[in-house]
Amino acid sequence: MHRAIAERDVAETAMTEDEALDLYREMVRAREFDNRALALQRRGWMSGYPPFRGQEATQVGVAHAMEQSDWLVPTYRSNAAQIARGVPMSDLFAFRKGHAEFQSGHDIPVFPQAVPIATQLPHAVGLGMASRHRDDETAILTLFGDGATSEGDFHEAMNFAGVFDAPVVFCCENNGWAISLPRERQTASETIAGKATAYGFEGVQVDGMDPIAVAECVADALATAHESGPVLIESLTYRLGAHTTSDDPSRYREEDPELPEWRTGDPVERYEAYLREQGLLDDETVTEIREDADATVDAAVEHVDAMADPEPGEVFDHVYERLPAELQRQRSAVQSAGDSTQN
Ligand SMILES: Cc1ncc(C[n+]2csc(CCOP(=O)(O)OP(=O)(O)O)c2C)c(N)n1
Ligand SMILES: [Mg+2]
Repeated sequence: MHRAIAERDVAETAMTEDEALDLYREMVRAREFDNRALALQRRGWMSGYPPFRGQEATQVGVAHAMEQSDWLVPTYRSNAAQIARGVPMSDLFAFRKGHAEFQSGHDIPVFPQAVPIATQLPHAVGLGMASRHRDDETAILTLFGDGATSEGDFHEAMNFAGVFDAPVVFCCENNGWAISLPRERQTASETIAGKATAYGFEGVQVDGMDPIAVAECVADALATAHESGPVLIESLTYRLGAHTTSDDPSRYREEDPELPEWRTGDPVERYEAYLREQGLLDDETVTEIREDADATVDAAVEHVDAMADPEPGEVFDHVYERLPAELQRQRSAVQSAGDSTQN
């Protein structure tokens, strides 16, 4: 397993000191976004939100290792990876407020967040096969949860990727839970990484609470993807918060005594302590980074606040070329309900 924190100095890793500090900056920005999103949801600003608290190191490490031209194919919990890839926070807030994704019109190679579990995996493999076919040197990285590995789409995607040598890195964020179902009840496999064996390629585990370890592991996997074909990464992380704002985890878990402390602790605090030990971070820089993150989040929220609310009927756009009759009826009903509210 790739590990760096407490076992290696930054100088012994592939990171420069600036890069190591950048990882921290991105983790803090992600944490500020997550905290604000939760607060906004509680105020009724948006209807629901799936917090990623605990998974910052994995997602930021992933984004750091990717080339600008590589595709990210994310899930609903991948906001930190998207932000670290450069997607404006305002796009992510606007999406949660009901707007179509990517209002800014950015040209970062990122798919929309998939909510139906594992459906993004065949899409990622299709992108990878197209890239291989066209010889365009692009690799694909897709994120998904431990629960997603029980879906048919996961197995079909892994199978196609193995057969066609698709340049895809499958990065499973094993956060220990699929809503209220613990990992042990999800699969009888000893590890999720081990599932790759059945499809003829390599699976590796990484300490998902360590952004340097994740970045190194993903960089290796992307190199393999370019050279020969797919890799499965199992990033051992933890969901510190609720599944979504509609969930109450105290109903099904109090603590996880089975899991080691490094896995259930706060990755932002842990990385901050490491950088301080390394002499790369002091109080002044921490304050500056936090204030900067706070100001970025403020600006994103202000930007979305200034946008007109989306039309309710927009939810029917972009699915069918010609809307079926039943959906036409539903759209009319939604639109006339909207009209009567405005009158
Ligand atoms: C096809 C499908 N089935 C069921 C659901 C309901 N659902 C939403 S999240 C979730 C659990 C997913 O767990 P995991 O893959 O571990 O991801 P995590 O939420 O932990 O990030 C389920 C079953 C869904 N969104 N899509
Ligand atoms: Mg999970």
